[in-house]
Amino acid sequence: MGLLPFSAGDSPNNSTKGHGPVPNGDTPVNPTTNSSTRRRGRWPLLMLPVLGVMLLLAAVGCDSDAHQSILAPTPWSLEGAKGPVAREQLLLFNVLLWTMVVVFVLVEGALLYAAVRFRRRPGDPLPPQTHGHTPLEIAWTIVPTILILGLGVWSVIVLFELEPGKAVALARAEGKEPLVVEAVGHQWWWEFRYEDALPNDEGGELVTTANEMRVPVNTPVIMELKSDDVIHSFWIPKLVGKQDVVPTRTNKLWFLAEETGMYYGQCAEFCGTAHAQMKFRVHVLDEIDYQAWVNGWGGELAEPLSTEAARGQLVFLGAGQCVTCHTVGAPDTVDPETGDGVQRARMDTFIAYTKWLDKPAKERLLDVRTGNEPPTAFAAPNLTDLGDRTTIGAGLVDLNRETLRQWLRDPESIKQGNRMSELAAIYQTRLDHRADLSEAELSDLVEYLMAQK
Ligand code: HEC
Ligand SMILES: [Cu+2]
Repeated sequence: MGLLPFSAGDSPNNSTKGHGPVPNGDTPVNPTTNSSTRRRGRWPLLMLPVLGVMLLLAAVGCDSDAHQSILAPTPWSLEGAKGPVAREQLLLFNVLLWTMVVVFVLVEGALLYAAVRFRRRPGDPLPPQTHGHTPLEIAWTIVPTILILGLGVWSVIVLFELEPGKAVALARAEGKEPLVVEAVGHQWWWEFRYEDALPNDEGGELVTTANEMRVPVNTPVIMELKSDDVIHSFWIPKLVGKQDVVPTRTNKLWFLAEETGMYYGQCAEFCGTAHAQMKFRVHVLDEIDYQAWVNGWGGELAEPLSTEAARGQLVFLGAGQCVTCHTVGAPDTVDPETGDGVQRARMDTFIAYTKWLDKPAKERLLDVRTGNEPPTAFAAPNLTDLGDRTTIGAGLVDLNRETLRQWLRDPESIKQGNRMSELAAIYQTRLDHRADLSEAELSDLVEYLMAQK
């Protein structure tokens, strides 16, 4: 039958014989008579729309200036990769990609050439039938084997280069320690915890922030990736490739940023409603700015609270019940027994609570009757340095007084599915699910939060 499904020239006679559901056996289809009626099909015309759609899709994905793009860093230059890890990954990707492109073009080209050049024409006799060609078969076994072995071995080498041990070695070669940052994926925001934000100084500076991490330039940074709910994936395209963030285990990766500036990150594993809005930012600062940020974190506020901000604080601590979820201001107090911070304690409570929700209803009822149910608690972004951040809603919108006010009044209008309007009591009392706060209370809250630097 026709080479392609669209070949329009088959005679009705042939097509019933060829495509009939049950061959009737008495008139077997003879390939030589079949070909005599073949005409050129209209497939190129029909392929046009398909090609158009493919080009359109390619063009849509091509905006390499966009915040997040599969083409930044671009596959054909190493410019976009802003550190050794990204560069090594990109190089491996490039060599794999272009090797495959060459193999594809050669094999597909030979196939197309043979199909067109040696196609059967009307009246052609059966061509000579041959079997095997030893040199050719040896060649096309050996060449791919060498290719695949080479690329495979190189991939494994790169994999080992990405182990955090490499970051430690790199830092120690310069007489330093690498910076270790814990990233916790939450539905749908990122928490960044530094057990020791200045690893080369005395004393462990504890810092907790959300959605915007800060790191010093030219310093190896080891990321410890954890999740408190579902699987997320940590990705900073220009600095380091993706790594899954899996509940109950700690995955690690490292990166080093060679240029100061801001880098976009994104959760790259579907994790629920607001997955696409689970972004983050990495601010790469020079050593001095970074130290200033760490030393300023959680200490005295830059300025004393204004009257409005002081009123806002009261709403934050009382009427708004924001403190049931958010930590603000004072350094993340350490629990003397576990050595963990308040935010961590809250997170553990949260995990215990969600585990408890998984228990069968009967058992939960029994727990409630006997007073054994765990306390409810929710993990939420630490707001200590909110005034220094550039976004809210996990990298979603720029932070300013208007957006902050809108977020507080109705988080859902900025980020659908967010856990704040789903769980905070002040959003449960009005029919339109907006905050049960007056305009004045909102203004005061905004002033209070913006003062957190
Ligand atoms: C039930 C717990 C809970 C309560 C109560 C709560 N929040 Fe939130 N809040 C969250 C969660 C969870 C997020 C993260 C939402 C997201 O980005 O998906 C959040 C995000 C925020 C953000 C944005 C932070 C960022 O970096 O993106 C601000 C600001 C904020 N909350 C302020 C408040 C204020 C002010 C109150 C009190 C009026 C409050 N929250 C009450 C859970 C809560
Ligand atoms: Cu996610």
